[in-house]
Amino acid sequence: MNTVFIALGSNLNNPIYHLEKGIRDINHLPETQVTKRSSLYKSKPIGPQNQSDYINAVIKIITNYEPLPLLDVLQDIENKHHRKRVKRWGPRTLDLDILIYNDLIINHERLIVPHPEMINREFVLIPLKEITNYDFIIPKYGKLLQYI
Ligand code: ROI
Repeated sequence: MNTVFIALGSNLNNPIYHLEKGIRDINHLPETQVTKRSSLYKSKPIGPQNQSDYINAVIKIITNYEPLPLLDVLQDIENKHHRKRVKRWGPRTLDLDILIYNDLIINHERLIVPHPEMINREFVLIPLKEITNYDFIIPKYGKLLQYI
Protein backbone atom coordinates (compact mmCIF):
# COMPACT_ATOMS: atom_id res chain seq x y z
CA MET A 1 0.00 0.00 0.00
CA ASN A 2 1.07 3.57 -0.75
CA THR A 3 0.44 6.63 1.39
CA VAL A 4 -0.85 9.64 -0.51
CA PHE A 5 -2.01 13.12 0.49
CA ILE A 6 -4.66 14.76 -1.68
CA ALA A 7 -5.90 18.37 -1.61
CA LEU A 8 -9.55 19.07 -2.36
CA GLY A 9 -11.01 22.42 -3.34
CA SER A 10 -14.34 23.74 -4.58
CA ASN A 11 -16.00 27.12 -5.01
CA LEU A 12 -19.12 26.41 -7.07
CA ASN A 13 -22.63 25.03 -6.50
CA ASN A 14 -22.53 23.93 -2.86
CA PRO A 15 -18.79 23.40 -2.32
CA ILE A 16 -19.27 21.49 0.93
CA TYR A 17 -21.40 18.92 -0.86
CA HIS A 18 -18.76 18.47 -3.57
CA LEU A 19 -15.97 18.03 -1.04
CA GLU A 20 -17.91 15.53 1.07
CA LYS A 21 -18.98 13.58 -2.01
CA GLY A 22 -15.44 13.70 -3.40
CA ILE A 23 -14.06 12.23 -0.18
CA ARG A 24 -16.68 9.46 -0.27
CA ASP A 25 -15.93 8.75 -3.95
CA ILE A 26 -12.21 8.40 -3.19
CA ASN A 27 -12.93 6.12 -0.23
CA HIS A 28 -14.99 3.89 -2.55
CA LEU A 29 -12.17 3.40 -5.08
CA PRO A 30 -10.91 -0.20 -5.24
CA GLU A 31 -8.11 -0.98 -2.78
CA THR A 32 -8.17 2.55 -1.48
CA GLN A 33 -9.09 3.92 1.91
CA VAL A 34 -9.28 7.41 3.35
CA THR A 35 -7.41 7.15 6.65
CA LYS A 36 -7.43 10.81 7.74
CA ARG A 37 -9.28 13.92 6.75
CA SER A 38 -8.84 17.52 7.80
CA SER A 39 -11.59 19.93 8.70
CA LEU A 40 -13.12 21.98 5.91
CA TYR A 41 -11.47 25.38 5.56
CA LYS A 42 -12.92 28.46 3.92
CA SER A 43 -10.40 30.58 1.99
CA LYS A 44 -10.25 33.58 -0.29
CA PRO A 45 -9.43 32.70 -3.90
CA ILE A 46 -5.77 32.72 -4.81
CA GLY A 47 -5.39 34.01 -8.36
CA PRO A 48 -8.33 35.80 -9.96
CA GLN A 49 -10.36 37.51 -7.20
CA ASN A 50 -13.64 37.79 -9.09
CA GLN A 51 -14.83 34.36 -7.97
CA SER A 52 -16.42 32.91 -4.83
CA ASP A 53 -14.53 31.85 -1.73
CA TYR A 54 -13.24 28.30 -1.72
CA ILE A 55 -13.74 25.41 0.64
CA ASN A 56 -10.54 23.38 0.97
CA ALA A 57 -9.46 20.21 2.76
CA VAL A 58 -6.65 17.65 2.71
CA ILE A 59 -7.03 13.90 3.10
CA LYS A 60 -4.59 11.06 3.65
CA ILE A 61 -5.26 7.80 1.83
CA ILE A 62 -3.69 4.40 1.43
CA THR A 63 -4.01 2.93 -2.04
CA ASN A 64 -2.69 0.34 -4.43
CA TYR A 65 -2.97 2.72 -7.40
CA GLU A 66 0.34 3.76 -8.92
CA PRO A 67 0.70 7.55 -9.39
CA LEU A 68 -0.56 7.97 -12.98
CA PRO A 69 -3.50 5.54 -12.65
CA LEU A 70 -4.40 7.37 -9.43
CA LEU A 71 -4.33 10.67 -11.34
CA ASP A 72 -6.66 9.11 -13.95
CA VAL A 73 -9.25 7.96 -11.42
CA LEU A 74 -9.12 11.29 -9.58
CA GLN A 75 -9.77 13.09 -12.87
CA ASP A 76 -12.70 10.73 -13.50
CA ILE A 77 -14.12 11.79 -10.15
CA GLU A 78 -13.59 15.48 -10.99
CA ASN A 79 -15.39 14.96 -14.29
CA LYS A 80 -18.33 13.23 -12.57
CA HIS A 81 -18.73 16.42 -10.57
CA HIS A 82 -19.29 18.19 -13.88
CA ARG A 83 -16.03 19.98 -13.69
CA LYS A 84 -15.58 22.09 -16.76
CA ARG A 85 -12.09 23.28 -17.48
CA VAL A 86 -13.28 26.66 -18.65
CA LYS A 87 -10.27 28.70 -17.82
CA ARG A 88 -7.05 28.34 -15.95
CA TRP A 89 -7.41 29.37 -12.30
CA GLY A 90 -11.15 29.85 -12.79
CA PRO A 91 -13.92 28.57 -10.52
CA ARG A 92 -14.37 24.81 -10.19
CA THR A 93 -16.87 22.37 -8.69
CA LEU A 94 -14.18 19.95 -7.52
CA ASP A 95 -10.42 20.07 -7.79
CA LEU A 96 -8.37 17.05 -6.63
CA ASP A 97 -4.60 17.46 -6.46
CA ILE A 98 -2.08 14.79 -5.54
CA LEU A 99 0.21 16.56 -3.06
CA ILE A 100 2.54 13.82 -1.86
CA TYR A 101 2.95 10.19 -2.91
CA ASN A 102 5.06 8.18 -0.45
CA ASP A 103 8.49 9.84 -0.55
CA LEU A 104 8.53 9.98 -4.36
CA ILE A 105 9.72 12.89 -6.47
CA ILE A 106 7.91 12.71 -9.81
CA ASN A 107 8.51 15.00 -12.77
CA HIS A 108 6.17 13.71 -15.44
CA GLU A 109 4.46 15.88 -18.04
CA ARG A 110 1.09 15.06 -16.48
CA LEU A 111 2.08 14.94 -12.84
CA ILE A 112 4.59 16.73 -10.63
CA VAL A 113 4.90 15.38 -7.08
CA PRO A 114 5.24 16.82 -4.48
CA HIS A 115 2.81 19.39 -5.86
CA PRO A 116 5.06 22.36 -6.79
CA GLU A 117 2.67 25.01 -5.42
CA MET A 118 1.78 23.31 -2.15
CA ILE A 119 4.44 25.08 -0.07
CA ASN A 120 3.06 28.47 -1.17
CA ARG A 121 -0.60 27.77 -0.46
CA GLU A 122 -1.99 28.26 3.02
CA PHE A 123 -5.19 26.53 1.97
CA VAL A 124 -3.08 23.36 1.57
CA LEU A 125 -0.49 23.81 4.35
CA ILE A 126 -2.96 24.46 7.18
CA PRO A 127 -5.19 21.41 6.58
CA LEU A 128 -2.08 19.27 5.94
CA LYS A 129 -0.68 20.40 9.29
CA GLU A 130 -3.93 19.39 10.98
CA ILE A 131 -3.59 15.73 9.92
CA THR A 132 0.20 15.23 10.29
CA ASN A 133 2.72 15.30 13.13
CA TYR A 134 4.64 18.42 14.09
CA ASP A 135 7.85 17.03 12.53
CA PHE A 136 6.23 16.07 9.21
CA ILE A 137 8.63 16.20 6.23
CA ILE A 138 7.51 17.09 2.72
CA PRO A 139 9.69 15.12 0.28
CA LYS A 140 12.10 17.42 -1.58
CA TYR A 141 11.02 20.48 0.47
CA GLY A 142 11.70 19.48 4.08
CA LYS A 143 9.81 20.30 7.27
CA LEU A 144 6.22 21.36 6.77
CA LEU A 145 6.32 23.77 9.71
CA GLN A 146 8.96 26.04 8.14
CA TYR A 147 6.39 27.08 5.51
CA ILE A 148 3.63 28.04 7.95
N1 ROI B 1 -7.78 29.45 -4.15
C1 ROI B 1 -8.20 28.87 -3.02
N2 ROI B 1 -8.38 29.62 -1.92
N3 ROI B 1 -8.45 27.53 -2.94
C2 ROI B 1 -8.27 26.73 -4.02
O1 ROI B 1 -8.50 25.51 -3.92
C3 ROI B 1 -7.82 27.30 -5.22
N4 ROI B 1 -7.60 26.55 -6.33
C4 ROI B 1 -7.13 27.08 -7.45
C5 ROI B 1 -6.81 28.54 -7.57
C6 ROI B 1 -7.62 29.11 -8.71
C7 ROI B 1 -5.32 28.67 -7.82
N5 ROI B 1 -7.13 29.28 -6.38
C8 ROI B 1 -7.57 28.69 -5.24
O2 ROI B 1 -6.91 26.29 -8.49
